[in-house]
Amino acid sequence: MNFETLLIEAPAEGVALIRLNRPRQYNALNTTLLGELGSALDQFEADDAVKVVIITGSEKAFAAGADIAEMVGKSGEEMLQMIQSVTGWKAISTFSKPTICSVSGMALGGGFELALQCDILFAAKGAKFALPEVNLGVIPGAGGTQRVARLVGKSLAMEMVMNARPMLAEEALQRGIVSRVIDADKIEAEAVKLASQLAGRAQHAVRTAKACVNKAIDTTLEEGLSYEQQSFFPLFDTDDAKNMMAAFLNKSK
Ligand code: CO8
Repeated sequence: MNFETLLIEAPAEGVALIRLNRPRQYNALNTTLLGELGSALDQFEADDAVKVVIITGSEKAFAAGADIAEMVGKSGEEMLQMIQSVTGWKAISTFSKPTICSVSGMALGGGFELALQCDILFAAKGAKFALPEVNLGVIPGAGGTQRVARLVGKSLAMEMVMNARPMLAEEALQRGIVSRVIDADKIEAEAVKLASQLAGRAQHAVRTAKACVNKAIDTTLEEGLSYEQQSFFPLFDTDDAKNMMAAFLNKSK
């Protein structure tokens, strides 16, 4: 896969790594990048050899948000058409395999919103998260208002969205936005290690677990519990479940 704004790597068996690569613009998400992200994710979705995807940027920036140079002067209608023409946002929100986002440096605006759409977030020490769209006279438009409010609660979300209040890695850990804070020189290796563990697991179970946890965030407890029940029983029909339970009882691997 050859892209202009992404580097694709295969750091371990079953693991694909997407590196956002517009270094001179702090990996700002332009339409080329978002289109390429959509293509890469679509290809990984269809590729059985890929079990887990890591999305990362550089040590300085995960991504500084949507590309302001592309948005300036656009009408709302033109902006809508531009966003609809790229596949990246839809592809990340519907991707069925686990995604790990490894954030070093800045994750601002749409960059933070992209990270929030991944399943597991790691932050490097000193990483900074913010939704600065209000400084440009707009608001987050890729889920930031909804996902941040669900994660941090109303009062802090209001400060972040209405007043661009930034949050550093350690606070993001406290608030449950990221699951680990790791030294910058070790974060990628840790992401690959976790991805390899997930890639080695029963894939039906892992993907169903992902869908269920995402449902918990999207819906009421009642609907979520019902979704979990619907998802639970079919797993007993998979070879993995049959073999793994029998292996446990036989004390074999
Ligand atoms: N878009 C375009 N170019 C950018 C962006 C950006 N978001 N961020 C940085 N750049 C460019 C700068 O223009 C500059 O380019 P050049 O060298 O050609 O002048 C280069 O990157 C370096 O930037 P700075 O000189 O400003 O470097 P600093 O180290 O001083 O500052 C910052 C770095 C803090 C990242 C600063 O550039 C900044 O504040 N950037 C803007 C951050 C921002 O406001 N992000 C939010 C954008 S809006 C958004 O994300 C909405 C998402 C909606 C998604 C909708 C989907 C449905």
